[in-house]
Amino acid sequence: SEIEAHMRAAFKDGGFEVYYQPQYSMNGYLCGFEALLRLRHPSMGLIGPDRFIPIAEECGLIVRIGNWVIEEVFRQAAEWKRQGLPAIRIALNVSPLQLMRADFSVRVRDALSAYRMDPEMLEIEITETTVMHNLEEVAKQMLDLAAVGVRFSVDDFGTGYSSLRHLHQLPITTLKIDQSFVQNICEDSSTREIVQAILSLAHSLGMQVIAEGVEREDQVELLRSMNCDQLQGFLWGRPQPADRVPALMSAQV
Ligand code: G
Ligand code: G
Ligand code: MN
Ligand code: NA
Repeated sequence: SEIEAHMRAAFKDGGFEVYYQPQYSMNGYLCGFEALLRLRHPSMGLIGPDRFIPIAEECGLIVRIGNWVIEEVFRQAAEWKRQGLPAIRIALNVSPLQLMRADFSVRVRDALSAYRMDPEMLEIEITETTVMHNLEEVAKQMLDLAAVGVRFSVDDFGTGYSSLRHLHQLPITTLKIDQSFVQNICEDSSTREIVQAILSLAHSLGMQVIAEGVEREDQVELLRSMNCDQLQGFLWGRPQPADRVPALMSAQV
């Protein structure tokens, strides 16, 4: 396809770009960033991952792209450290096709050493479906990385089919409440009940909760009253290019 050709070219001409969206405590302290990939297209402009990741998964480019993202994000984190910025947690999205590979954890550990990155500053976002379909291999990769301090979060939580019994066997530190819940939380009482149940469950298992897609102040207030731990959303910060990150970090210290 045309997008596939652009992805292949992007490895050579620098067409992939990583954006960073800030994540905050409920009181507004910066806690980390989620790395979000984009593809630059000569006529379409920046294309979002929803458009090209599924194609990359189908044509097999996803592993190469995922490896590029790991290198690029760790290189960038090392550069920020060199500039004297405070170390901060970075969350990476990984495809099930990456996590299922027997060399995934070794690759991540090698990159952590190569860029002298503290494993505790890395969070890997997985989706519920990943976990369900390949539990054994995925668990092996995750446990290997968790042993050195890497954190794991479950993305889009509440929209998949996770069996809690399975999730509980994995080294998961954080649940990310899907933005579809956050959007309705002020208006719809059953949505609010679901979110409250997720929060209670997560906290009783010693996990943290991040609310995604927070766009309004009344959502912040409600989530704060419900004891949510962190939030991410357009209200406090859109995904932005790497060169905007230092200003966000120094505003906090
Ligand atoms: O940035 P945006 O909200 O358009 O991202 C849409 C989806 O694309 C997100 O749910 C995210 O999980 C996924 N995504 C973003 N960056 C990456 C990436 O580097 N690798 C993979 N596999 N998925 C990504
Ligand atoms: O799929 P995943 O949850 O990993 O990706 C997050 C996606 O949600 C990104 O594409 C990001 O651009 C988008 N996003 C982040 N914050 C908001 C928000 O407040 N509102 C909306 N509509 N989208 C958001
Ligand atoms: Mn995500
Ligand atoms: Na999400």
